[in-house]
Amino acid sequence: MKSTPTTTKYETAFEEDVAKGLTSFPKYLLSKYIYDEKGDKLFQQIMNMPEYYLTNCELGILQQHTASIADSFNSEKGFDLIELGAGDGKKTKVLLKHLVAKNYDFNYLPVDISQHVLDELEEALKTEIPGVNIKTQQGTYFKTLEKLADYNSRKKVIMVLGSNIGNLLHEKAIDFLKNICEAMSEEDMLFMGFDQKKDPQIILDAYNDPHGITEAFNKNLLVRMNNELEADFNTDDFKHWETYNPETGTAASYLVSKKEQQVKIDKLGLDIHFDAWETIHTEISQKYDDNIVQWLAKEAGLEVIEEFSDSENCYKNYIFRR
Ligand code: AVI
Repeated sequence: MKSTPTTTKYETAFEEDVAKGLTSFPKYLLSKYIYDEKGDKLFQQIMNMPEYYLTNCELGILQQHTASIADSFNSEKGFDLIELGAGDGKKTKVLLKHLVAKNYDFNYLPVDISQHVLDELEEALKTEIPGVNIKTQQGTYFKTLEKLADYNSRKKVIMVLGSNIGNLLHEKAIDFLKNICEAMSEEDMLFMGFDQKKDPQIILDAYNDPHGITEAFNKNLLVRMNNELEADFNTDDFKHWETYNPETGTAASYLVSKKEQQVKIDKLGLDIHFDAWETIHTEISQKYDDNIVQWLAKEAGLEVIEEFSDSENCYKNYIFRR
């Protein structure tokens, strides 16, 4: 029997996901689409805001516990440090400086989808920490981890900073951890940052800053649809709204339509109706405690073997093994 190839009327995943999200009830958009060049810049600005405590908390943990972290990473034959989502490396540099100064035998393999980001990081490290043996890996996380499975046949330490896992619902977070677990051998380690439950006001302030940077970041989804999908969203007709549920630990971002309106997305042939005060759900930023982290790890086939935190338990970095 002849199989007919499945056809979709959409050219890209962005188009398909936008069409699906905005024709669903309630409406939603996927937060990964916030990050184009402008979205990346806005996120850099968010990380430098005093309200966005996550950056400084994790930086503090890396500064305060560098020696013990480095010690846990090390093995007889040295190790390879694979960082998923390297970014500008501000926090990682603290660790790299220590590893070089103390003569650890390691390679640094930052993984990113953007070659541009990797080139900039490599350039910066050449001048700032010339002793680092850097081997950039352009690609998606899991394809790269698969490719690196037999790399060097010594201990691999996989590092994910920034509580990026928090942008995934628990079910997806477990899949993410499972994928990492599958790429790990018994000796390997996962070092990952998890933002913790805390005073709800501190969390709301981090995602609802008075400078309007998080608002612009959230609204970048509308800007991208205008630029790439011939849409006619007026960003002023939507309000950035943040909620935090202290029971579940979930911070959620929305764009709320300030009035009844009709928005065209010409490239998708869609005309989207919004009632006054109708929402588009855009992002979750999950906050954790030890119980949730241990549950996620167990579901994924991992085990927490060590943890590092700041004095107020605002943020934690955990080490996992299979
Ligand atoms: C990338 N991620 C961990 C950030 C967060 O905290 O959820 C994205 C972000 N959204 C709003 N501010 C920052």
